[in-house]
Amino acid sequence: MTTTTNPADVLRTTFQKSVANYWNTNQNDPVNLRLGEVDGLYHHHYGLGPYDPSVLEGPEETRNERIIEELHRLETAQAEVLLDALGAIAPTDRLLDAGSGRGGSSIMANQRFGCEIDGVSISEYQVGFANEQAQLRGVADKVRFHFRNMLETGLETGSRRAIWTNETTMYVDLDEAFGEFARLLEFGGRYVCITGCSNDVTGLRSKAVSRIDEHYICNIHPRSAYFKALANNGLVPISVVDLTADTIPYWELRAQSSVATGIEDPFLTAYKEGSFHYLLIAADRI
Ligand code: GPP
Ligand code: MG
Repeated sequence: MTTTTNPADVLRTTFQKSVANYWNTNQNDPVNLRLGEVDGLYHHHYGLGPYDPSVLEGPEETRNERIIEELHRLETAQAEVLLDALGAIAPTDRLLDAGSGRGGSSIMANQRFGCEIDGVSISEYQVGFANEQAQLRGVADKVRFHFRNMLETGLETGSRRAIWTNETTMYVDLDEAFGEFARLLEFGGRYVCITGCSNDVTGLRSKAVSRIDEHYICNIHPRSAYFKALANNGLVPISVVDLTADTIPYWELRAQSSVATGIEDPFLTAYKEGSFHYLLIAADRI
């Protein structure tokens, strides 16, 4: 069952309305659609791991296709890293994908664990797209996407074995989000976050980080903000992995692709100057 709620109840602030508008109107994004068409998994996150340099060589007529496939492979590898961090998940468990985009990570979680997943997004377009994908794959009974706000999901207290955010926390107040996740998680349940965060050690937001914020209408948080908000909400980190070096190859390949959007340089600059990290954090609910 898909839950559609009144937009006025889901989009509470002017900021949330502008974010929803970005994702609702950005329906023809080749960087995400061309990659998704490779195998029907549509992601809204970046990639991890080294790329195969041979994709840049070989016949010119098929170079573009090889690069697209390789970028998609790296994005799927990123989602596998996130799912690895969820720990043991039983087919009877229920999970939440907070900021579920076009649904790729949720579909992968269902394939891996066989369990039920609810995804929430404040973009009605994305929710519709993701539910169509679940239907096409015949998993709509287990993978459901809802037009809801991750800050107030309406899901049952203590109902989740695990929750993840795959590059979505830069759109929310961390205390509000982690408060809601703590409510939803059972005791010992796991929260996994992959995010880009600014580096407190290099100081306030760099120009490159500001350009990323401006591009996506988001608010990248400093690294320290994550650990304060986790501690405030009974979420105890079990692992913290700096994925920065592993994501740089993805950006280098993307910068040379036909689907580059112009945000590649700010990402490469921010990562290489050290003002920005790509981080995985896993935390347990106590
Ligand atoms: C990627 O989505 C993620 C975001 C927009 C959030 C910002 C992430 C940070 C790590 C700062 P996307 O796949 O829609 O982006 P693009 O269209 O550029 O591929
Ligand atoms: Mg993308």
